[in-house]
Amino acid sequence: MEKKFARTLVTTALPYANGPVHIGHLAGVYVPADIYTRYLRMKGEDVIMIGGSDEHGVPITLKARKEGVSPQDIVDRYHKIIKDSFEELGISFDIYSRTTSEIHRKTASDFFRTLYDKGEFIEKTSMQYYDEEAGQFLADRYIVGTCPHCGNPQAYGDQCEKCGTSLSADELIDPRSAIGGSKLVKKETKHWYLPLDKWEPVLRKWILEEHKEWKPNVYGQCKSWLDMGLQPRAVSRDLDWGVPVPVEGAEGKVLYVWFDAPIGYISNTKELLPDRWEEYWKRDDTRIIHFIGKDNIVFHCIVFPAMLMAEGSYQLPENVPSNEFLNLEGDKISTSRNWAVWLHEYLVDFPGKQDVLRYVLTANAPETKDNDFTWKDFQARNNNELVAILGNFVNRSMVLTHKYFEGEIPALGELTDYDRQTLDEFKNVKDTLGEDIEHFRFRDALREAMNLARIGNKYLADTEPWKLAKTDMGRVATILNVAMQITANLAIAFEPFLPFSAAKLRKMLNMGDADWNKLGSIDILAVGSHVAKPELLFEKIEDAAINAQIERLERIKQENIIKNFQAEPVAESVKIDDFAKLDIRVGKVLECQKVPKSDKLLQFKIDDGLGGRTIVSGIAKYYKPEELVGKEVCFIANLEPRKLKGVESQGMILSAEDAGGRLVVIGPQGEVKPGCQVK
Ligand code: B3M
Ligand code: ZN
Repeated sequence: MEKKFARTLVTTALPYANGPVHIGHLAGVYVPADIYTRYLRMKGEDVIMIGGSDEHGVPITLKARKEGVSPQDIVDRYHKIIKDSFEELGISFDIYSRTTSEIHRKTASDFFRTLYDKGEFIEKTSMQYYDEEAGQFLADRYIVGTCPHCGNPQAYGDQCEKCGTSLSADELIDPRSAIGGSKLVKKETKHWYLPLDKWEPVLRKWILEEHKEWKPNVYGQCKSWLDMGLQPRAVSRDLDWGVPVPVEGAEGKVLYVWFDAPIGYISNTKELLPDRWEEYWKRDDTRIIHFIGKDNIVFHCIVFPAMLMAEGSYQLPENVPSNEFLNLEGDKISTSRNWAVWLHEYLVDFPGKQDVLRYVLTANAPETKDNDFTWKDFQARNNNELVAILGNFVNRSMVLTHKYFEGEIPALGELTDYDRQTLDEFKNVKDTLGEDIEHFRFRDALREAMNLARIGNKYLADTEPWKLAKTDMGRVATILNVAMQITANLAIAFEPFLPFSAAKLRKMLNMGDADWNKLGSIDILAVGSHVAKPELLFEKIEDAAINAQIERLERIKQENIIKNFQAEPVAESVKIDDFAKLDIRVGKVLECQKVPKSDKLLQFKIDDGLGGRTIVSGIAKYYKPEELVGKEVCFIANLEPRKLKGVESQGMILSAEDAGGRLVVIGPQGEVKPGCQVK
């Protein structure tokens, strides 16, 4: 038997306020959480959804330093962008707050103090890197040095971005400060540690025995952490940005960001419901659900629960649904490489199309494995599913109802077997959809909802009411009544997924609020009630809009390649005699054309000072033939001739290979007679 709960608390991972949110965040956390919450609300359950910005941590201070502004400026900027864009996408938070709020500072500080007073921490001193010039201890991210694995001289203390290895600052060769570049010294510093090992047996039992139903990726990750054995974790840092450690002798120290951030869920609930917040956190008939990304599993399933148990008065989460990652056009989404579709930009580029993004991110959600977002798939799902199936059915039913009954819901006559069979097909939809949503299978639920529209389309195509209008209006009335009841069902079924379109549809149908309990019934629209003239719910997305997005990504890719260019190591030494064997000359391009049936090759007629020669070169991707006519180039004059696509090439034109493989033809910097030698 599944347990019954009196209320549900939905939390969503608090995004770092050091950048906007992108489709990966949305698909992983916010869209599924919103579907889940909207569904429970429609059922009339007591549910609140909590969100907010995570405004502490080292990356925010680094960004501030780089821009020459304060960390508060950074978080003010991104908190606003994030909050506004969530709202515009219809993510229906009951509160979206922030961890720099006064109430959070106090809540987090008191929480630490409670654990401190109960003796739940271990105090330890250790040697840490200290920047004497800046007068501060440095977090691993602030330290650069040479990577012991690949020799990259610019590796960070937590990771080498060249070879991808995770590091600790102690492994770096020749560590320096990332702030001023100065050499570092080691100095003693005191910190507070939460002894996770103390909680290991309880965590083991709670997760591995009592929560076997968690998603396999979540359960599996927890198991492997537990099997490795838990160690005490430092919950304070030497930093001047964060919640100060509320203990004497802790000047210059703040709570570790991962200690204060999850407490943000509690502070935000308090801010929303100052008098009732404890019901959602401390009663055992509350169901707490944390929606998070997979990189946050250990903090939500192990560290935060250990904190809550150490405090003693809180409930643990019932479930921690976490998705895998969404990639973008085959590559990992990355904020630092700008490889993302940013929500606030999407909302500008595709105004009024919130539901399209919500649809695509759900239909393609990385629920069980990493998935890929592509703009072509986005377009196809819009055009072939939202427009061609859902929009088409709704529009047809409503147009026909207007055509034959002036927008009035016609009376139902006698049902045929086929009518009954159709109605039977969606009789169970409330349960199937509900089951899927309650078990976090949002893709399946959405497919189920779309299937309703498919059934509707098939019903109209099979019964062909437009052919019966001359002979049997009674039958037409029955068919359109059925079609309109299916339409009304769609306005309920799609509400959690596509709230904007579902609301628009309900308005056209004069239906009022969406009531989940009516889903599956065939008398939602009363006979004789009126529906408005249909407006289109979705419109086709043309190639131009999609190509513009693809081109933007290609530009970014190119920029990244250029930014990350590193010169190749120099090849083995050669003798001067070896070089002298090459006869390199300057020539002038007389003619240039594409080689037929090749998209790589250009064919040149070169003035070589000796009567001319033909050279074929693989640079067609980088130049239009006419651009090169009249230009001076360098070529190898004594290379053995060879045939390329049927044309004999008598030499080779020299090019520099730019970052990203682009070829740029090289020539003399002043005027030189064709045939001169390059020495
Ligand atoms: N800000 C990490 C992240 O955005 C972190 C989540 C906090 S949830 C309490 O991936
Ligand atoms: Zn490396």
